[in-house]
Amino acid sequence: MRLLVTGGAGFIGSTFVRRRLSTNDDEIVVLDKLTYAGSRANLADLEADPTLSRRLRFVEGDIADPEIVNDLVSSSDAVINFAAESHVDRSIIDSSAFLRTGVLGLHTILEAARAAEGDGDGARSIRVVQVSTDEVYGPVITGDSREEDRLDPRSPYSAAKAAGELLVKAYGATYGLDVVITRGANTYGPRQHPEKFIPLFITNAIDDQPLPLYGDGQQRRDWLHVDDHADAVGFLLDHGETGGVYNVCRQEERTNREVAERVLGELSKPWSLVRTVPDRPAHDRRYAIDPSRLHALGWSAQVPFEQGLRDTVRWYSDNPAWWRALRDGAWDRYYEHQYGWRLAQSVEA
Ligand code: NAD
Ligand code: TDX
Repeated sequence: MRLLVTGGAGFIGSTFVRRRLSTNDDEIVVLDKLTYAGSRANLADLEADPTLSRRLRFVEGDIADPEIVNDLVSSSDAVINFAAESHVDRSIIDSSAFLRTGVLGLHTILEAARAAEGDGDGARSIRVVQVSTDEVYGPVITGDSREEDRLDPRSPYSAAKAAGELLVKAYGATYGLDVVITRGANTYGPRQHPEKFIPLFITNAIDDQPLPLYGDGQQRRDWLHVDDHADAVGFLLDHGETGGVYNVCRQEERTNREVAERVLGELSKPWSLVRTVPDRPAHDRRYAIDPSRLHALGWSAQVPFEQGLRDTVRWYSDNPAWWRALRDGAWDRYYEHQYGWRLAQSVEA
């Protein structure tokens, strides 16, 4: 297949490209705006590989730009959309880019697919896989969210993701587009930006810097290794039903406190690095999703959390150049804005 992978220079997108290129014959075009979160370095090993690089092309651009998107979509068999602003805390500071990419950018992709399909006689079909998140359900205090449950997003990030999903569904219903939606759980692994919880705690601990734990640290997340997340998206590209929505998780629920303890244990660093800081506004207490629908199709996640976390800690320890490059001047401004006052008010955890 000819695949257009949008956001393919980010954390999960680049993992998808790496794994897909080595297990399939697909030709892949990556379209990525290279925001602060995207990096060509995430694809460097693939671009340097004489065999794989023949089936990979990188285009720098915005999914909201129809001049770039229309041609790329019309020459593809499927679009897998990873492109998004992905950090909840940044969406609380300023949500404009979240909506621009998550709604208007996605709309540009859907319009391009509709135009490429022409009069809808079925002669040409372009599958659009929208990579969404379990955060669209909002918090679940008990039990697991199922795909037909009501959406209850509570951050600007998750609201933008839910809005994007609704648009995708509408294009499936109205124009008969072949769409699939994936709702992945909290993902971790190599090449995740150090702004996110697990890599932030690993890299701060390596540097003996404080680890800012929001609130009581009893919030629960269901952790999914990035290889599993990427493979599930590929599996659903190949086997998902048209119009299908699929939860993706491994049911590895942990409190943030437990995750912090384990990160410190792997690095042999003291608990005293952890600081309780003022909470994130509208901080969702727990996410948990039911993966039965995906299991029934024949796919389940493979990487146990303890093993995946150990490997992830090792990857950050072995690749300091990768994450130190992302902690540039813009990082310092973000860090000061997000954590300066919080750490000033912090107490022992
Ligand atoms: P990321 O922030 O690491 O990567 C996003 C990529 O999209 C970056 O390479 C960035 O440059 C690119 N991008 C952003 N705006 C763009 C635009 N307008 N045009 C083109 N490219 C653009 O994010 P990630 O963690 O890899 O997440 C990928 C997708 O998976 C997102 O849609 C996210 O909502 C979803 N998701 C993430 C998680 C998680 O825990 N990380 C869990 C579930 C779902
Ligand atoms: O400094 C921190 N301290 C802290 O206690 C940060 C950055 C996070 N946390 C807590 C908040 C959450 O309970 O850790 C948990 C995980 O936080 P994030 O890494 O920011 O993830 P989350 O908000 O759960 O969202 C993530 O998972 C779903 C991704 O960023 C989203 O893109 C994805 O959709």
